Amino acid sequence: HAAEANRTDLMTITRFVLNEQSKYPESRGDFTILLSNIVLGCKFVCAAVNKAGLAKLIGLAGETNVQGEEQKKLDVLSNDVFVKALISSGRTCILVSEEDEQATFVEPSRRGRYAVVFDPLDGSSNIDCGVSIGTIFGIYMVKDSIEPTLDEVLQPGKNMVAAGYCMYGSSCTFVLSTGAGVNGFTLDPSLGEFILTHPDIKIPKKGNIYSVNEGNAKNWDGPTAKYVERCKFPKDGSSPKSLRYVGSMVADVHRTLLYGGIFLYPADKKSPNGKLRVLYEVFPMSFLLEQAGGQAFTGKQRALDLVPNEIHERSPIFLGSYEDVEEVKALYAAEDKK
Ligand code: P6P
Repeated sequence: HAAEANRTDLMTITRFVLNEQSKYPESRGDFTILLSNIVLGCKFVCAAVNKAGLAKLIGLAGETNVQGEEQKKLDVLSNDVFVKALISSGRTCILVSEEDEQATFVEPSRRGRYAVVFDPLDGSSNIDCGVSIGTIFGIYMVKDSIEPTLDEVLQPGKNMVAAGYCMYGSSCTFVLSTGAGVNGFTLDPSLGEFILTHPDIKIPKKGNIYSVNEGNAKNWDGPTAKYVERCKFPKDGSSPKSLRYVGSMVADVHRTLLYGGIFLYPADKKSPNGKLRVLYEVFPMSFLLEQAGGQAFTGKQRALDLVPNEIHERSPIFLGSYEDVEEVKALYAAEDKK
């Protein structure tokens, strides 16, 4: 009977968020409507990604995006789907997408109280070889939804009201935090619903995996080089950490969140601010890791305290198990004392 009970006790993401929002009497359901449109976008992209190999959606769209990278058709499709879904929700007033150089200001008649920053299809260079990719998003509540300005999104990540990602891999997994912990949902294609499968995710205090692109080693600064050396040749007699690097942030962070360890995209001589984007890669993932009991550090400060000056700004990032990131912070602090 227990199995039977489980089958009928379906906690969908919509029910879950409605339950959470009911704790805030003043909430008018706006957030739930916004989230349901993000979820709709993810379901669409999940279906498109799964079909990509067959529908010949892969391959270049012939355009390049603001990052100067070749834009693949799925990038274009995903961005269009999310922009349309977010605008039609009637709950947003500013959108910032990795694919669009300028922020989108929603026309006044459709404006709502939220600003959404997102990477519609992160890791898209991995599409053609079937490696997991994902959508990453962060949500700010704006102060002035009548005449919003860019300042509403040039806010530190700690001001976000929610953040999450959807990973398109062997299964479609949606991980979300609204500031009260982290929960994971898996898409049941037969229902078309995201079902709660990973309640209250907590990252192990310390892990034995490090995740970095070792190919950049010759350009790392001292503290990063020292930390990675320690992972490989521990001085305290402990066993070396394993290296796991997919090269798709959503996949690397999801594994870190569930198994523990540390994900690093450090600064290097070629890119002094690292590669990952503050608003829609660093902030959402840092928000999730802190909510799961881990932490996120830029090499200089707590990642969520960073105040961005422009919407596509980059930052180095070290995120993961609390104690692993503490070790990185100690190495940077020692460097600063020199
Ligand atoms: P590298 C993918 O292009 C991405 O933006 C992230 O998903 C990923 O973590 C990173 O870049 C990989 O960068 O330089 O190691 O290939």
